[in-house]
Amino acid sequence: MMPRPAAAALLLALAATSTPPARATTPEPPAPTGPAPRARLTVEPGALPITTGQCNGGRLQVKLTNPGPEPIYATARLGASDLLHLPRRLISTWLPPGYTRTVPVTVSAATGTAPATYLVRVISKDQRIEVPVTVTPPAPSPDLTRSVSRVNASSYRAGLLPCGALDGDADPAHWWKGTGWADGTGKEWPDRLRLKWATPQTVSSVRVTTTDSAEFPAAQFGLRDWDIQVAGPDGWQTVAAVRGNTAAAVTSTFPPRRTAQLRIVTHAANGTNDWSRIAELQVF
Ligand SMILES: [Ca+2]
Repeated sequence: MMPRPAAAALLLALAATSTPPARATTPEPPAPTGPAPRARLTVEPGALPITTGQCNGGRLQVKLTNPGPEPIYATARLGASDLLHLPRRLISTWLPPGYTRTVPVTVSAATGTAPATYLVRVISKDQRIEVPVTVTPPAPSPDLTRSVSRVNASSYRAGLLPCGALDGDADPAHWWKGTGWADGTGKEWPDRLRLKWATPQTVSSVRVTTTDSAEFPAAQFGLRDWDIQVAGPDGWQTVAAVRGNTAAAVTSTFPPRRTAQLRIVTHAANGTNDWSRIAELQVF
């Protein structure tokens, strides 16, 4: 049945009003100009020499800067040869306008790594920075801690890692600045700090430097009682013992021993705030 003329006119009017506007004649919003917001990536230094050994790494500073007027979320990915150790592979951070986030990344290579130049890659969006890392064995030193392949501790406090006691800084006033080790179990004894070499060494002397500064004097905060032990065929053997110490540093000597492992076993500190504090350990 055909619609009546009036109804047909109404349908046409409805159809006309529901017709979408012709898109071709509607101007598109302007496309955004310039690159998408991104963080500016820098890595310092541009080249890094390190020597092999767990504690002999070098530090890169990865910096992400927001140069724009809006806050952004930035990421950087790190990669390296399997022969290099990186403590992290991803950096992600929120950056307010003008803000720079600096992230230290310590690069190390295990004892025995072939001397060569390896690359660390840092990538953030379309930015790619490669840092050559030159790896060599440590120079011979009478201090055998220079050639330690591994160090570990029964526990440690944040910022006072076992490698702090092997970083070459034996100033007892620097202990708390991160150049020394402290255990993470206050008032619980004993604590242990253990060194391993890739090959046996002949050891006959150990110097332990504890804290000694205006804030942390040795007689109040320093290490008081400890044993020095070497690993032998029958297990750990005590080669020297120190008791009642109040000095900043003590050198213990003993008949030469051939060993690939040495440890300090701590038993007490001075004062009531009892932690194991070692600014530096030196082995000869
Ligand atoms: Ca130190």
